[in-house]
Amino acid sequence: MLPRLILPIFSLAVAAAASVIPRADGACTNPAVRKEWRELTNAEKAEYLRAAVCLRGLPKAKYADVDAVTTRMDDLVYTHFSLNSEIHFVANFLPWHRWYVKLHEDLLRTECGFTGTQPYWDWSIDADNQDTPNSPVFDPITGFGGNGKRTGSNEPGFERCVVDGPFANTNLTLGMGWPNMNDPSNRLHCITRRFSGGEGNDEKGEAIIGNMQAGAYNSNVMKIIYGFDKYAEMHEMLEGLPHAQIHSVISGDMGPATSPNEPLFFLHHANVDRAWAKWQGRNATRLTDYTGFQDLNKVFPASITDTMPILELGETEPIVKDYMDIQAGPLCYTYSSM
Ligand SMILES: [Cu+2]
Repeated sequence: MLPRLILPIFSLAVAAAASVIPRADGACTNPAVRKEWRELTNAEKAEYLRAAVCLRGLPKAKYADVDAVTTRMDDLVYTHFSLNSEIHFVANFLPWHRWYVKLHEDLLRTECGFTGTQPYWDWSIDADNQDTPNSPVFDPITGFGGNGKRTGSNEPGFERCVVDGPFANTNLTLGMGWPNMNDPSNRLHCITRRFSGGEGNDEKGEAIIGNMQAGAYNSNVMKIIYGFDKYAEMHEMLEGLPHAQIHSVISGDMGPATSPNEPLFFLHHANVDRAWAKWQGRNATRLTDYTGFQDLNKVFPASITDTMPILELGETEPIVKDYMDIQAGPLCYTYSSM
């Protein structure tokens, strides 16, 4: 049995005052193409990284009364964290994160002048190579930097940090969350990762990395997922296995419900979104297949007309049915490999 990602569940204290900018339902004749990280030129990689760093440097625009929220990125992190139990292991997991990745991409564009398209990280390529720890996404020059390392500091939150790549900068100190999932709170900390193979620790107390549980997210697993006929089963395995294990084997800031702190979150979730879109195809039945439950206790059945909670991130709650098709309604994109 594989360990399941532990997302701490927090109760919602904040009333929802949701919204998105309403967009005209135009025809999607020229969809933007989201490419795999390896397909980008170095200039395209640099442009994405520049914009991702930029968004983390802007001041918050929402949550005036929440002190832990200070940056524009925190607006997004706080929303994901606060809604944790309403958007994970429930039916709206896929459409909610589809909406969320798109919002982040839009903000990169409108607030940081991003000129590219949201990339995705196809981790099944690395899993099939048995080489996830050396994936190009972790490159110190052209990627997001690598595993966290001991810094020599005794300051809590700064003992283990990502020390290379564009996010290894003390200017990017995170205010939301705390990478130790057993001690959830908001504390200043550096961005960190703790690669793990789920095989325990070595004699120095360092996690044994191994192949980072490649068997949980390789192309064989994806084949099984694509083979399901019904949304509920496809979604359950996609979220519970490859999605959860990528969070879990990277760990550090990628582990807890504040995981959008980890910039790779958006490439990871773009790939999860790609898997759903690939499963859907251009098949009319699958583009409207949406079943399961709205709640973790499986009491309230989900419906395609459900709205999705977004707290202060917009003024109108998005409706699931508008996020079923990546080439219709408010969305107009596709993936380089489907
Ligand atoms: Cu999430």
